[in-house]
Amino acid sequence: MITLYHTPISPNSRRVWITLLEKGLEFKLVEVKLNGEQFKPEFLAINPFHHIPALVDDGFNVVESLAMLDYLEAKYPTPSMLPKDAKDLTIVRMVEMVSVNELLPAITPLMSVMLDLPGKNAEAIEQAKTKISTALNFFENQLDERPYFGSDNLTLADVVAGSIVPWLPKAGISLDEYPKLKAWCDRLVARPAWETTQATPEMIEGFRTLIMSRTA
Ligand SMILES: N[C@@H](CCC(=O)N[C@@H](CS)C(=O)NCC(=O)O)C(=O)O
Repeated sequence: MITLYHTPISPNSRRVWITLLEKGLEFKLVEVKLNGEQFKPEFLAINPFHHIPALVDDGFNVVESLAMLDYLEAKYPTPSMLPKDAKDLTIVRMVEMVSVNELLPAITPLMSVMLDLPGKNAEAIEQAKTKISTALNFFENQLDERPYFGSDNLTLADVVAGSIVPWLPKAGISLDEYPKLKAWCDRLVARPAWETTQATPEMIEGFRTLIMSRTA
């Protein structure tokens, strides 16, 4: 039995949740509230770094969401979510890494816009927008006539980038300048796995309250 310990609004969690759904696997979801539940001994026994997500499959503990995706792909290879061709596989890996190493950190200053928090830092927001546009241009250039990154079928790159990019318009970043990426984004959010894992207004409000309590 697979168990995913997660926080629904987190893009790190959501990429694993979407992969489980896209692979049609049976799994149990356990929510870990980031108000301190992540420090409980039972959870630290699974992830000593106190981060969600964490995945347990038949007693095998996995930390780090990208390692979870690789584990799921290797253990449950159908449907395949990684291309075999060298260039296509590399496109998938590049998009995954740029998503977590460039795009996601750049978004942090925009949280204040997305969640309408007080104390917005205009300079940090402008710098974030420049970094984000570099990542979005990169993604636009990686897409070709195929519907997904490096593939005719959904890949792990789509799941990783696709857990972040659909948030950008909520932060005032339009995708209109990136026509292939915009069409890709529309295609993804219409998939049942994206619809199922979409953050509800209650989740967004809960997250806002958590951030406000930390900055108070
Ligand atoms: N590199 C990790 C990052 C996980 C991560 O940063 N999780 C955050 C939530 S998005 C978390 O659990 N924060 C609570 C904490 O560290 O105490 C992954 O991809 O799994």
